[in-house]
Amino acid sequence: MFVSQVSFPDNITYKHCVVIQLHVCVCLQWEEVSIMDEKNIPIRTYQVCNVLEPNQNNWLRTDWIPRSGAQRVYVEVKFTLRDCNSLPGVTGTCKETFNLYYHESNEDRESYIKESSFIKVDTVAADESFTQVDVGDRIMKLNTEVRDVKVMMRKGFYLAFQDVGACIALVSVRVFFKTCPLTIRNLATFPDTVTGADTSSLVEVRGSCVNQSEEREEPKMYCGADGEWLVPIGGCLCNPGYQEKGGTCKACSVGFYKAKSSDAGCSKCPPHSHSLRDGATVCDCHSGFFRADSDPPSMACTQPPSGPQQLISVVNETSVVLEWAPPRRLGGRSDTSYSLECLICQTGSHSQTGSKALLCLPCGSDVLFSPDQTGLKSTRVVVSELRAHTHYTFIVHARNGVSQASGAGAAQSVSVTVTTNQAAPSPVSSILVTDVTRHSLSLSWQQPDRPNGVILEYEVKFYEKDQKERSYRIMRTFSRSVDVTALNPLTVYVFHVRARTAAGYGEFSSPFEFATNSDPFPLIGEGVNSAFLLLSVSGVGILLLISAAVFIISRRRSKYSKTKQDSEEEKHLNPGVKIYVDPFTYEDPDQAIHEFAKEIDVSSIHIERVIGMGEFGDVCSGRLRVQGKREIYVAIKSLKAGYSDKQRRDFLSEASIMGQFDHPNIIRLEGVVTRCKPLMIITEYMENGSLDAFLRKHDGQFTVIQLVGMLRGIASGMKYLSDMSYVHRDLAARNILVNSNLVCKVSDFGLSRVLEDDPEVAYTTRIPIRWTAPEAITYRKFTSASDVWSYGIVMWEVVSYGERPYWDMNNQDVIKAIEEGYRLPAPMDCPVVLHQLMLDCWERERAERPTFSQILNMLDKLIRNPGTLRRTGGDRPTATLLESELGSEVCVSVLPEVCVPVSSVCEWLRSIGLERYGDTLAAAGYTSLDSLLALTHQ
Ligand code: ACK
Repeated sequence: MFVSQVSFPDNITYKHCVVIQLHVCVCLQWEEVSIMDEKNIPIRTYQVCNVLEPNQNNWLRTDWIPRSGAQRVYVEVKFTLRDCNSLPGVTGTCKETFNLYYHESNEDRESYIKESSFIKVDTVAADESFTQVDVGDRIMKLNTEVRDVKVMMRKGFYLAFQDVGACIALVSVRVFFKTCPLTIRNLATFPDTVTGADTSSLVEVRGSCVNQSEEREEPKMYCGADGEWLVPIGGCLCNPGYQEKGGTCKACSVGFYKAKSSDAGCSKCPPHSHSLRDGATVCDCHSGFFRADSDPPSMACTQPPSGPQQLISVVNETSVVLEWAPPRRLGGRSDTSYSLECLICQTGSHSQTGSKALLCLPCGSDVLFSPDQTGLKSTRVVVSELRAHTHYTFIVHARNGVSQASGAGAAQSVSVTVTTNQAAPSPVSSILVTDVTRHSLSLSWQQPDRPNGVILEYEVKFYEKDQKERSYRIMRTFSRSVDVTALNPLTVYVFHVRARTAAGYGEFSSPFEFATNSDPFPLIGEGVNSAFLLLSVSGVGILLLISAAVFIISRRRSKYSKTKQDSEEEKHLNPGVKIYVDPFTYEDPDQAIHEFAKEIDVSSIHIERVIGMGEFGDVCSGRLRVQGKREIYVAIKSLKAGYSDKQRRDFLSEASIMGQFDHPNIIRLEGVVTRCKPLMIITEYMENGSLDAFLRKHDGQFTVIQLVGMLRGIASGMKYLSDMSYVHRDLAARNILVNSNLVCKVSDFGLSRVLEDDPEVAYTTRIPIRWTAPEAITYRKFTSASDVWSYGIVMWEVVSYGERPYWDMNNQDVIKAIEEGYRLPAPMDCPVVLHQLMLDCWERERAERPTFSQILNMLDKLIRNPGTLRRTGGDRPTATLLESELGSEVCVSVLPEVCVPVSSVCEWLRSIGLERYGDTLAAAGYTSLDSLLALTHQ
């Protein structure tokens, strides 16, 4: 039997429950009855009450209920039930229960379902039944029973209620399933999830990270059968710039930041930084503050350090110990490190501006830094393997992690300039055997890599290998080869060689072993330098070549000495040349003075002003009017009151010397005042004063030709003096006076007698070391050749615009350096020919130096051919190298007027047109001019 469809109320909600809309559609014996509920509200019920008849089987079936994804549904039934006992006349047939059934189906409109298709859920009994009597008091006793059913097979199901003889009224049936509701746990969202099929089943659910968060570990939870979330695992973390607040990720506010995905909240910006927008992942540094790449965002912004302080240098031969104090400001960091810049320097003046500057180039890679050159944590470094007698500038830079970011690395530094001293030569690197016999070995070797001066000799130490060093022999030689004789045949010998300079012996070379022959005839052994083989093959050609070289070199070497002899011969042949007379040969000095100087009446002198201080008193300028002559400007040297006899004689001796000269480049004596006091020496007035001060004042302002013009004047004056056999002894730019026409005149003729008067005292106290030739310093050999040496220094002073020769080196070091072969380098922009001329003036052997006559000739030629002055040393970056280190430059030009120094074998061969022999010589190991010069006949 079918009844019309009736809707059950569905407005009751359960926590975590989904209520399924329920309709009852099929009724069999059940009646739809409206009654009043407890609150007197009319409700619809389904009732059946066939208690009097046996074998009841009354069915009430619902409509198709969609499963909606549920796997277990709950059926809540509200009903009332009449107590059988309260029914009169019912015996045995009355029941107090009903049965609940279900049937799964995909069909939503099944019209007929067999009874057997239904599966029983349960027999439902009432907790409370009611009697007729109760009706008056209570309308009914409402029972509520819930049963759950697993429904997994079909899309939906039907429910059915079977009455087997009870008096029952179904008030409501609610069908629902449970879900775990949408939730956020550990910043992951878990969706609303239907519970599992069984009461014990857990549904695993994967969460998804909330906005602005990322997975820390896969977020998971289990949905229990009761609709409760269980066992949360994993979760998410707020992105950088966001922090958790109420289960979501909120941006960090201004002034705060969060650098990483983490549980942590936003942090306040560290010192010296700020964030201007929400959601900052890092705070920006305040201006002037920086963060290194490796700095964490939590670290305060910092600054580069200030420069290191109190840099101290201690020179020890060719090593320098540098020590400094840490910077005053470390910039808020603790990672200060230091690096050292090493520059090799020389003073020069700028060609355009003329300004003086220290010109520096980076040191070579041969310089050693201990513990290191860069990345230093300590404040002390030992720099070694420097060149001897060389200016170095060391710059210590302080850096820290933000120096690069700040771009201010170069500013944080401190520098010091030092001059190294002498040092012993480095060890000889290899020894070759060139000839072997039964009783002898001929050895040769190359000069040490760093001779650090002129090598004075080599020491060869050798011993029989078996003997070890128990007994050894020593040989000394000036050359780089030695013949070791009186050896035992067929014996192995061990050799060491070391070099000696003025600084002492260097270290011995490592051991080299060579054996003598058993053969009575000499033969070329294993260690023979292949050069000799090659040379013998090259034969006559090479011999010719070498002869040519030796010839050319020796021509050049003897160039000046030969001409010097010529000029000396000339002097002999020219008996008319006036010879200077030493006033000290006069017993009465007044006689000398009146022979050579004119007495001037003091009334004709008009003193105007003091212009300087001389050795004996003031030097003034003024005017002199001698009768019959026009008035001229003069310089007046006076002898201050209270002088001794000796001082009077010394003072007047200068006038006696000067009065003998008459040359446009020698200061002219106008006369003396000896008859009244103060005693005066009157000379021509030189408007521009002394040359050194004048050049310093006009640094860089003259053309090379003007400078050469000045030098020419001085050379001319000096030639005149040397022709008169006068040795000046104190030729220096300070003793050259310059007039308004830039004419230079030699002055100051006072030194010679001072030296002779009191040689011991004068030698140590008065000698102008920097200007004086070595032989004059060592054994007071003052000659025109020693004046030529001084002239070379004057040339250097002129071209360097008044620079102090050898700068701030002390006299002892200058003497040592010169002894070792060091010579002043070419000043800035110095034409190569001029520097070569200087070097010629500084030849150790005085006979090798040019004469003033030759110098004058050379300068005249340069002035006539200014093109020759164009090549300057600027293109030689290592101008500060010791000349000895360069290998003495060999001047091979056959034209005497312009010598072109060559620095390589190739250049030399090219210059004499024999470049085709270059390869042969190179293959034989002759790669430097030095090695070539060492070739013997052998
Ligand atoms: O460099 P100065 O100006 O040039 O300073 C010294 C000073 O006197 C002491 O020697 C200057 N002096 C010496 N002789 C002369 C002279 N004949 N004409 C101009 N200045 C002179 C020199």
